[in-house]
Amino acid sequence: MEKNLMWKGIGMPAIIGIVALVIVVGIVLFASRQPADIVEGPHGEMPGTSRAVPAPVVLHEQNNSGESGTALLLEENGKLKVMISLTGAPAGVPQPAHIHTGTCANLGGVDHPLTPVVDGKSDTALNIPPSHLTEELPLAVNVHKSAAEAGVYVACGDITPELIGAKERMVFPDGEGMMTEKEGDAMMEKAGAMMSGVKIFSLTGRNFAFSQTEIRVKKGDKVKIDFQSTEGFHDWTVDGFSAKTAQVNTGGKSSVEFVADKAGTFEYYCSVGTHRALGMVGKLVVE
Ligand SMILES: [Cu+2]
Repeated sequence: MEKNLMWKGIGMPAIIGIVALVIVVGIVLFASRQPADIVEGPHGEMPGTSRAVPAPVVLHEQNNSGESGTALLLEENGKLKVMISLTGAPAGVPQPAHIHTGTCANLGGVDHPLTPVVDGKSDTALNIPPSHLTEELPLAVNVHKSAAEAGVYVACGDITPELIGAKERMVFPDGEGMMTEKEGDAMMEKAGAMMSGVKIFSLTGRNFAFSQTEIRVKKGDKVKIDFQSTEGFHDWTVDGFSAKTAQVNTGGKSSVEFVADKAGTFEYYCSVGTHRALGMVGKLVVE
């Protein structure tokens, strides 16, 4: 009983301490995971690859509103995404925004409604491809003062063809959980390897045995052997498919990939010295 009370006594500060530690570690990890190869250019676009972010539509102040900024017209999954960013916007006031026909100097009707701007920000995913917009030019992005004073324009920018719809480089553009295109591609490549059915086996070798003495695959499988020596100088060889890793010393790694294009049972072995005769063998069964 007394012990329980004691634990209760130190329990709360300990928990608070742990929570604080977790938060600090989390912040440090988050800060350190900013990809090093990303350097922000003007307007936040990412330089250096074939698919650049387009220049934004510049939203000019209207009627002495004190509001100006940009609208990015991006392509995301074949659809048009509009990201508005305004400075000088009133806090907490939804400001209607649209793509209008015509130009700012001679504005027409609403062509595509956008998410109202709040605190200077608005993201809209439109259910049209960017090319659709190109066909409708001239167009302009226009922001209104408020729902009640929709007749007062606060910021407007003309859309020109070159500003429409280059592919976005960030998979998640809003910062948190950012993934660069490079990381995204690497992930797709891995997923592709999994879907294309490469069967990967990790084996180690020592004096004089393999960690695994039987490997079973299906006829037609792509097979990858990741071999590592944990003791001595060895390789992994199978004559039936002319597959052979490099010979590696303790700690060394080598891989080999082949297509198991015929059924049967094939002996794999280490081709160094007399290791095969010393029992460094296994069987590859192709069904
Ligand atoms: Cu060997």
